[in-house]
Amino acid sequence: MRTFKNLLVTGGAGFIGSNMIRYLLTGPSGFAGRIINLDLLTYAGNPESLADIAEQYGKGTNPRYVFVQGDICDRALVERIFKDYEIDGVIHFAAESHVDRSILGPEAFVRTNVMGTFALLDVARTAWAGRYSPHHGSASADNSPVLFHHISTDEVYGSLGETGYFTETTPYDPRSPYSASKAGSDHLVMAYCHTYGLPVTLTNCSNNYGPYQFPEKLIPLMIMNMNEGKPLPVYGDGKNIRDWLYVEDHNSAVWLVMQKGRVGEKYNIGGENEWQNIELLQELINIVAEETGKPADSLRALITYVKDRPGHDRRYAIDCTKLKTELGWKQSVSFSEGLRRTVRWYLTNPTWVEHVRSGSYRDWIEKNYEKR
Ligand code: NAD
Ligand code: TDX
Repeated sequence: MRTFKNLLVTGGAGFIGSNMIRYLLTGPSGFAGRIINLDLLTYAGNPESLADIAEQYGKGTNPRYVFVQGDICDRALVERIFKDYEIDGVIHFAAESHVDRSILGPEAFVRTNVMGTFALLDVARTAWAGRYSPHHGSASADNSPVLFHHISTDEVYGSLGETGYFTETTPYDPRSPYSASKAGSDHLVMAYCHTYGLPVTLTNCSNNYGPYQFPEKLIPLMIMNMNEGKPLPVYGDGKNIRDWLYVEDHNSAVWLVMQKGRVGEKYNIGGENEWQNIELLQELINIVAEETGKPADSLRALITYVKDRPGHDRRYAIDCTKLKTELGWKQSVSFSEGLRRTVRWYLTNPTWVEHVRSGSYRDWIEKNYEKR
């Protein structure tokens, strides 16, 4: 089993990354080392999501957690971090992540997702020289003392019809600027392993939901709009299908792959939990009605069909047999339980929502990081 002393987590102020850091430092992971969180703090990154972790030791400092505000494309900065903190593992979450934004402005997606991943890989290749075998297929790779783990998405596989599943061997067929940029990053990761022998693992996960997700994504957007009596915008006919997974289950899978996965392999992660958007919304309405006391009929009246997303993928569904049989992973949070937890979290954390919407958490950064 691989262990790590100093993990570089990129994008750790975002939705999945912040949940991962909390899982590693306070959850059941068994991780005993230190985390260096490199995040640019774009609109989607919010250090307030980890305020409790940063201040766990009472004086605003936690010896197991270091936050660095910076860009993964900044090669000199990444080199310094590798050297100063003796990085032996990378979990690469940082990305532009919203499909609708990629349609309106694809450039940032190519820059961060492709060029940023390239910069990280290339620094890892040189910083770790001598710590891994440059020969592809080395039998010792699985015991490598260093590892680059790349976080990716099921969207790289394209769109499914009514039947079938994405497996690890499904050919890539990305169809949005977001998924194309993620596919490009996946190819670079595998190429660095194949060509230079860089020890990598890669996971492709289905749609995540849970606390700290930026309220532009379907589930938190709908919860907040219901709470505020705003329209619930359903794209197209509402029958597009996604496979939903609670964020903690994604992160337990990632950690398992990092510890025990085979180097050079990719693993699919999924909820085995397919929902048409409109059916999911009906389910969410029932839960919000129960939690707030608002009549479900008044919430249903807010449903508004709007113009479809251009190139909207019809169906995603993950086959995660490899992860389950090879590493023994399984989902632990049912959809009804996960949705209820998520609804309660958004209803009881209005300040977090208000701050990410207004960007006012930047004042919090000024206040809390003024001495750096
Ligand atoms: P997010 O948008 O919530 O967070 C992304 C984080 O990356 C933010 O904190 C942002 O500030 C940071 N970032 C962006 N550009 C950066 C740069 N140039 N340098 C440093 N930091 C930068 O995203 P998320 O939903 O948490 O997704 C995290 C990863 O998981 C992404 O790689 C995404 O493709 C992947 N993924 C997401 C889902 C999902 O459902 N959300 C599913 C599968 C895979
Ligand atoms: O207002 C909305 N109305 C609506 O009908 C929004 C925001 C979305 N939708 C639909 C589009 C999708 O079919 O809901 C579905 C989910 O949409 P998003 O939350 O935008 O997620 P998706 O496009 O599926 O991508 C997500 O999952 C895969 C993440 O944003 C990606 O980062 C991840 O890779």
